[in-house]
Amino acid sequence: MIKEKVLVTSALPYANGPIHLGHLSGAYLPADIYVRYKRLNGDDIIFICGSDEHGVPITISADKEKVSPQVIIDRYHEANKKAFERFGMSFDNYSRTSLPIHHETAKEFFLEFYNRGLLSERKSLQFFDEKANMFLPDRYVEGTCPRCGNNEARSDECENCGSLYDPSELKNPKSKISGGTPTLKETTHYYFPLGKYQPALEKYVNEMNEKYGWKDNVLQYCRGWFKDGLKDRAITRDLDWGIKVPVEGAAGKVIYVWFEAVLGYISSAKELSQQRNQPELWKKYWFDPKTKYIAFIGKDNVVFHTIIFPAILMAWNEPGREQYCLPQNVPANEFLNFEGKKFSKSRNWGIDVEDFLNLFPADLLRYTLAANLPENRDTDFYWKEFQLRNNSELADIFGNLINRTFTFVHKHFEGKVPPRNKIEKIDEDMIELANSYPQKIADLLENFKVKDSVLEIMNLARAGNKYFNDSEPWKTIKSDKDKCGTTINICLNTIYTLAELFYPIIPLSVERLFKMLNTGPINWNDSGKENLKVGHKLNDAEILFPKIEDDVIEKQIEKLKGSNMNEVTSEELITIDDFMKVQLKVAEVISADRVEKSEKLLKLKIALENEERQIVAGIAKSYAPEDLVGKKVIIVANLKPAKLMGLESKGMILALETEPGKHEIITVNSKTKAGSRAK
Ligand code: B3M
Ligand code: ZN
Repeated sequence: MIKEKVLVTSALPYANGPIHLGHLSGAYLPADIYVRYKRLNGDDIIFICGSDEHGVPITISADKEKVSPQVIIDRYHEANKKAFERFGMSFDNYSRTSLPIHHETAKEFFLEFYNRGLLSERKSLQFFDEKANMFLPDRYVEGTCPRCGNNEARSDECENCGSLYDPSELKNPKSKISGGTPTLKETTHYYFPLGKYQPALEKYVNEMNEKYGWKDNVLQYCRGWFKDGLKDRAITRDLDWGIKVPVEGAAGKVIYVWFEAVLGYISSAKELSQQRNQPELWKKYWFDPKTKYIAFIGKDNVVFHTIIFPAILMAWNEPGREQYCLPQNVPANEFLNFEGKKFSKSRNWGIDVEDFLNLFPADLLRYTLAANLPENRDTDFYWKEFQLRNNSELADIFGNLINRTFTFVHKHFEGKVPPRNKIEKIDEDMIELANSYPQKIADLLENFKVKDSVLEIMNLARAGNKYFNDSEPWKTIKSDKDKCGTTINICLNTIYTLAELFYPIIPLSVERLFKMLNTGPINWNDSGKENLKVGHKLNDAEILFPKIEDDVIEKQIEKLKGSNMNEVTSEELITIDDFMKVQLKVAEVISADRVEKSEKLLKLKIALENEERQIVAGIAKSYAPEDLVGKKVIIVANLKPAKLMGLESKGMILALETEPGKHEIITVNSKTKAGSRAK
């Protein structure tokens, strides 16, 4: 195995609020699992993160509480750092962008570009609050969108219809600071020539994708930007919180937060070098063209990591000087929702990491999140699923294999690994299976398929239990002790393999398991073999995964009832025209059949007024086909046709999800005519 030099970064979270489970699933847990695996693999790696402490998100939080930004960043930097630690994040350094070392780094980049004449000064009109005597950043101005009429539009962009416009077009602008009407005033900003780098950026993205296979969502996103054409971007703002623009005549201006935050990855590595008393350490990673640099982020940060940051580094990387390495891969995740809805602090929907970890050990959360990572689509955290994964996977499968094997070895083999004196086909198969696993899981993790790796590892534990059952050691202990010893030896070694494979995912529990096994982790590539030698003494067993009782989970679900989820934000409001686009119609179910090889899908034939069509619906876990025939349901009649397991589906049946995977269809009075429209 060739050792790699690896630099891993996770997005720097804004220090303006507590970390929630959605953050963890996006840029943190997958990175930590990857890093822990790489370390076991013997790769030379550093793992960098820190708080993003500048920008308007910070000042808005400070304004809301009527405290200084400093109070906000100090509070949340400490809180988030601690939450990450408790969650088992193994950053080599968790820095802050307010540190002098970061300010210097950011200014160095800015000045380098400024002195080289790369930045252009341009005038533009920007909203100014006369009362507060300040320029207003986008998020401080609210008005009516000139395109769609949304009256919570920002100064130059509307989140409702997605349009960008000139600030002078915004109707009824209001300052969020004083409530007054802001005026438009001329201001000067420094622009970075992003457009100039487009050809180089396209080449870079294509090359990285060809060599390392970028995720589809990331690639599509980049291509969209390229298609629209990259525009030069202002990298300064009129604000007093942030890194002062280090040139004369720029009083009252700071460097745009996104220009400097990404440089935080460099300054955090510099800080690590200082901590380790190796001032040149950071260069060893950042300046080596062979460094494998992986940037873990959530999907909302893609453009900054695949376009803006690489452009900044390219601009720095003039021939003849030390060259920064660019991200080799940016495995951005989609979002995690909470019980079917977006996390929302203000509506009390979700749970902070701190609160969670006061209730349950970190590993249970790590396991559940890892098994359900939003790698290809948004996923949800459900309390019931959390309980189920703990009880019926960690406890009933992995925990059970450990308990029954340890009970046996202590009762019948004096707590020592017995010899393999009688290998038969069943044993060979188990040995071979465990043997194949380290490579199999490595292949998945190298490709950032963390979720699949978790499911696969649990499959090995499943196979271990089946092997135990099929070998019937409780019988062979009486009839053939050699045979029994062979079974137990193989089970113990499988457990050791599982410990290694699970170590990146549930490190704290595995450390306790290592203690029971009276050993520790080894190199990843050596695992999977007969590493527990005959006669090796084991320690007493303990229960690693106690069951979570129903009432504990019910209590959490109960708590959600106190949230104000029924409030609708302006972003969620739709117009009557939006609604009328959806054609809801009554339809009668004529026939229903199961779909082969699918537990979820039913194939329905339904009748509308003068039409019959096929709809494939994911309700097989809640309804038998015969229950549905003759029912009058409501369907979305103008949904674009889609194929599900190769079957055409034209429309969608309205149903409630009463609990994860369980549905209740909405039916109407049997006299209602099929084809009637609901409005
Ligand atoms: N702070 C955005 C966020 O927290 C931003 C990431 C910076 S990465 C350099 O979602
Ligand atoms: Zn709009």
